[in-house]
Amino acid sequence: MKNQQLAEGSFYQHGWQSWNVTAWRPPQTPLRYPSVTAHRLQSTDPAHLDDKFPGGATLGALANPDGSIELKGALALDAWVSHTPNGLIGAGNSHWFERIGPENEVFTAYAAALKSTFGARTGSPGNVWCSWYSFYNNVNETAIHQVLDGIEGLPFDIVQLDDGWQQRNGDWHANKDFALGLTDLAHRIKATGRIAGLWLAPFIIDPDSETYRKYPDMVLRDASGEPVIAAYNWGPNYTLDVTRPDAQQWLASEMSRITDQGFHYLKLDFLYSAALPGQYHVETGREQAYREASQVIREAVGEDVYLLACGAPIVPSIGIYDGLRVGPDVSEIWDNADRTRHLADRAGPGGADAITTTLGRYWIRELIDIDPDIAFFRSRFCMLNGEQKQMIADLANICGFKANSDLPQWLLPNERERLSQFLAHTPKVSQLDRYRFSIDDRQVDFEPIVSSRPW
Ligand code: 9PG
Repeated sequence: MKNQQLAEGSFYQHGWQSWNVTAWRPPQTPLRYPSVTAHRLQSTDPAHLDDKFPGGATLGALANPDGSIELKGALALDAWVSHTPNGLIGAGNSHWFERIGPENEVFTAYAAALKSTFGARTGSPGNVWCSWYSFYNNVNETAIHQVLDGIEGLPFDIVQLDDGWQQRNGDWHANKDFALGLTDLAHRIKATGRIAGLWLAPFIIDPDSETYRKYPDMVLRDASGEPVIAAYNWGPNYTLDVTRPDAQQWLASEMSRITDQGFHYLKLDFLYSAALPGQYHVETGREQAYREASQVIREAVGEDVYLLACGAPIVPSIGIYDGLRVGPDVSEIWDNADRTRHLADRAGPGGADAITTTLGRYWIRELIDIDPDIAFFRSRFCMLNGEQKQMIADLANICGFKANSDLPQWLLPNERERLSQFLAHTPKVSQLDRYRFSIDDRQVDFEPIVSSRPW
C-alpha cells in the first residue's frame, strides 16, 4: 500500500468502543470532546475524556515523514496509547508489540499477534434484515409479520428484531406490542427458513425495571455509592457490576432463556457499559471485567449462536463474539452536522462517520466479522442520495457483512431489484490503498469522505 497522501506525523487514533472515531488524526488538530454529559459518555472511554493528548484504546500508530508507520499496540487488555510530544506512550500493565514498516505490514503483523493472544472467530452470519431503521422503537409484531411477507423471494438469512420489543432494559420480556410472545415470533421467522435474531443490551438496567427493584445491589456504583449512569438513550440507565457473582448468574440465566425461545443470532448492544469506571466488586481491570462477562454470555448461549457485539470495546471482544460493529450507526442521513461539528460528538448516527471509522478498523477483519451497519435501498424516509447509498453498499461488500433495514413494502420496483442483487452477489474485493478498493471491475475511493470529516 502507498501512503503518499499522508500528512506528516498523523496519529492513528483507535476509538475505545464501536461508535468511537477511529481514523488518522491530522497533525496539530486540537483535542475536542463534547461538553454535554449525555454526549460525553459515548464519545470515548470516559476515563480519558480529560486527557491532555490524543490517544486510543489498546493501540496507536504514527505516520513517519519517510512514509513508514510506527505501531505500538498492547497484547493485553486495559491499555491506552497516547500521542505525545515524545511520541507514542503506552499506559497500562502491558505486553507491548512495537513495529515500524509499511502500513499494511505493521497492522497485519499486529493482528496476527492479537490472534495468538485472544483467538479469532470469523465466518459471515449471512444476509441480515434488521428492524431498526424502519421502525426504531415503535416496532410491533404485526410489523414483523409484514416484513416476513414482504421479503419473500429476497435472500435474507436472518431477520433480527431490534430495540423496542422489551418491557424495559433489564426486564427482557416481550412488551404489550408483542402479545403473541417471543417464541411465536421466532417460530414464524424460522418457518420462512431463516434464523431468528434479537437485539438486547444485556448489561443495561433501567432504574424503573422490575430487575432493579428486585436486585438493586447488582448495579455498578461510583465512589459515593450512587449507581453509575451507563446510557441516556432511554433516560438515565444503569449497568450491571459484572464482577458480582449474582450479576453473572442473572446474566447467564437471561441469556439462555432468550436462546431457548428460538433466537440464534443476538445483537448485543451498549456493551461498553460493562467496562465503565466505577467501584467494582472485584477490581480486575475494566476491560478484563467486560471480557469475563462476555465469556459468561458465550457459555450460556453455546458455540452455535451468532453473537454480534455493538457499542463494544474492540480488542476485548475478539475471540468471544462472532461479529463486531466497527463504527457508529449509518442512519438515513449522511452527516448530522449539529451533532458532529457543533456538539463535537462523532459517535452519533451518520453515513460519513460510519464509513470513516469502519475503514479505520478494516485491519481487524481476520479476527472477527466486521459489521459496518445497514445499507439503504429505499428512497422513502431516507435522506441519502444515490451516490451516498452506493458508497454505503460498497462498504458492506468490502466488509463482507450485508444488512438491510428497509421495510420491503416501501421499496420501488427498481430499488427492490438493486437490494436483491446486493444480497445475491458477492463481488471480488481487493484493497488498493488505505481508502481505495476495487469491487469487481470498479474502483471506489473513500478518501474524499474520510478527509472531509471534522476533528
Ligand atoms: C437501538 C440502537 C440500534 C443501533 C445501535 C444503537 O449515541 N447515541 O445516541 C446512540 C444512539 C443509538 C445507537 C447508538 C448510539 O444505536 O448501534 O444499531 O440497535 O442502539 O437502540
